[in-house]
Amino acid sequence: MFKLTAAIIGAGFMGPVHTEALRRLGVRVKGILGVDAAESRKAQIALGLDRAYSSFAEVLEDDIDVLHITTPNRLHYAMAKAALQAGKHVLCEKPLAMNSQQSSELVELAKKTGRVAGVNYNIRFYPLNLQARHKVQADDIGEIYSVVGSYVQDWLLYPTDYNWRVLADEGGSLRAVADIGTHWLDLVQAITGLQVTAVCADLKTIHPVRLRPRGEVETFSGKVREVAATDKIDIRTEDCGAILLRFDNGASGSLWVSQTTAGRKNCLRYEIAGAKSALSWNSEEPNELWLGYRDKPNERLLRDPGLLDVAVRPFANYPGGHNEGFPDTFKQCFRAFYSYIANEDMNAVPQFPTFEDGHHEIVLCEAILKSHQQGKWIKV
Ligand code: SOE
Repeated sequence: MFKLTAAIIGAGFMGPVHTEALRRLGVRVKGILGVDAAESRKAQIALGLDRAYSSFAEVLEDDIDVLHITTPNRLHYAMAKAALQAGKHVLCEKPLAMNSQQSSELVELAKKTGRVAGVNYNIRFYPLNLQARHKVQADDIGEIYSVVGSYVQDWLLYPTDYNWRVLADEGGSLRAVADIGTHWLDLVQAITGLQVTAVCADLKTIHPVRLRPRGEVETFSGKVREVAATDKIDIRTEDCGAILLRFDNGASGSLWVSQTTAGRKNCLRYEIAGAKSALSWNSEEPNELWLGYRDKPNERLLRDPGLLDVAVRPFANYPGGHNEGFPDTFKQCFRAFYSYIANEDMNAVPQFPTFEDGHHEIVLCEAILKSHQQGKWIKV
């Protein structure tokens, strides 16, 4: 139980996910703000919260400790800034801001205000990803030679698929890279402890024109929604792309991102190969970690608290065979965030992704976009 109170900004895909995870931790979620009074009220009733806020100013005036920002990306910067200035701790959805100037300002502001500021790179918190990090730290993998993988989805496969994320004004000039590619980049850097130092990108917009249904369309909801009328809109953000990577230890890598890969619902894969062994994981089968060896049979580690390192064990709350998944990663990420606030030790090393991490991802995105535009390697 945490004696902290939260409010949720945004009632789309993520707002309810954050709310559920916080409740599982015993954090009181006081209220929610949607796009308008009607959406706030609907979400308040559906989630059984005390308050439906009618404006962002009302949230800031309320007696809450932590603000969760789960709005379209273009609003993150201004909201995070105002929340920090109002003395709230902030947990923001990724990407932290629309550009690195904004995100560096937020990093500085978080330091100045002394508030705790995190970005929701939740995929780090699958227990087997924490175990993978532990194995790298324990030198089980040896010097890392290569880091490759992909993050692919199919919810934007057809030109009739639409959500605010496809609009550069709402989500930023990069889409697939910023929306899902940064999860992969954050994850592999968190696991390996390496930093990406240079990128070479080739991005592609499969559908330069999409048919936008009248009214808002929730993320992932296109497959089951009846569409009455549509408007044609020009798309300037990428559907997919390839990025070559160089890491600070000299390792090489590559990432393929796509939101137009049929059959892959939400599939992040990585393979990390080192001098002693290799690791591979797939988010669609998150309770299994593949361990590759040259001189003995390979292994498949099934998530089981009893088989994880003691430091990782607290992040796996169900016995082996009782699968943990996507919603659990939010719970574990928020647990790390709220524990840090509750411990009141600002000198402790944060176990959650910080605004610095969020800023780093945006710097990477800018290098990726520049590389694509200029058709050459760009140093980060
Ligand atoms: C949509 O692509 C999305 O909801 C991302 O925005 C999330 O970060 C990812 O967890 C799932 O896919």
